[in-house]
Amino acid sequence: MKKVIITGVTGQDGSHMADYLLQETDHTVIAGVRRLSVKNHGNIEHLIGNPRFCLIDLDVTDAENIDRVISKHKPDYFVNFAANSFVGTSWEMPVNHMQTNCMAVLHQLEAIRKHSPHCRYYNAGSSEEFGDVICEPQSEEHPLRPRSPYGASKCAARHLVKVYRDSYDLYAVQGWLFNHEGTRRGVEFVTRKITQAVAQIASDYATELPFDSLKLGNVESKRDWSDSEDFVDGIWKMLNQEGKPADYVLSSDETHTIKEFVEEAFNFAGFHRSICRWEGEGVETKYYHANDLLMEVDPKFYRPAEVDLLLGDSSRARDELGWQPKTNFTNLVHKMVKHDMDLLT
Ligand code: GDR
Repeated sequence: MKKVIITGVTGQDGSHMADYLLQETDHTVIAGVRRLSVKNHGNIEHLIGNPRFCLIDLDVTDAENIDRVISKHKPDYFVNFAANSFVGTSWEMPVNHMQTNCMAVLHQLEAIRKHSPHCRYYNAGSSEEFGDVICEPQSEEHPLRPRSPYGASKCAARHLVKVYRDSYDLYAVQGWLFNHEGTRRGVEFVTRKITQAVAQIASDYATELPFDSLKLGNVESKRDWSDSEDFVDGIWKMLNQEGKPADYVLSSDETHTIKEFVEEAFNFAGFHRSICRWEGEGVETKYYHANDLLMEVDPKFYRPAEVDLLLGDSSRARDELGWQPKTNFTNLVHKMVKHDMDLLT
């Protein structure tokens, strides 16, 4: 029985990866959790008690802790999802992003090199590394041009992963994951913020209660959104390919504006797009259902620097890994809105 250490297991991707491994393999999942005064185990509650799932204390910013854990368990796989993943806060806490998203990767690679060199290592990379894009779509060949401290931290980690792969012959990879969402997505990210608000507005509307409009930042930016559950399958394929280890893009290969997400979410919740309308531009953008204001822009949600457009080209992963996502944009929006509506009933 092989051992897989997953960090960031209480988050969206980590918990889906744990589910996936327990269903699709017979490996043991060792889930690293940072000790917090208030537990945030909602996404993994259903796994507690599974004999192939165990929780350990793990703080990826603590080099000693990482060294001990890898030396003790000598894992066969190490999947690192622990990160400060919210781009928007990275201007406020750049050092934290560098420590958590980059230095932590270095601690992990060092410990693997010393104690478990056969271990296959994955670090979560991001389309934010492409940042100020120079062409579309963005494939593995696109240069790294980060626009945020978050993006810079992921680029630095990427270089370390490659250096350790080349220098020590480690199986170490870092995928470029474009945006990936789902019902376990944190509410600080735009998709979940939208679906939660849409569900609340629909509920208030149905009971004729007054409601607050949804307030967003830049609704013109374009993202390539996928389902997190499809991505954990792609990550596992990246970790298990027969050829040499390589970094791959995972994406839907479609791009949509935040406006399109808003429109589809409200449409699904019963605010049919045929009786809704957009008004204004930029900070004046508003979305109405007849005379009811559903969404408006609040400049406080704008970022100091924006990545305007992301559109992936995942053809290499599809061709070489045989990876194929199952959920498209519309299904993803519907799934998220339905989940948030169900939570209110
Ligand atoms: P992103 O995701 O920064 O792309 O990073 P996020 O959902 O935060 O933003 C997407 C786009 O929406 C715009 N936006 C808003 N964003 C938030 N969070 N809140 C708002 O109110 C709002 N209004 C508009 C943003 O400006 C941006 O253009 C995600 C994270 O999961 C990263 O960890 C990951 O690496 C990348 O995706 C790929």
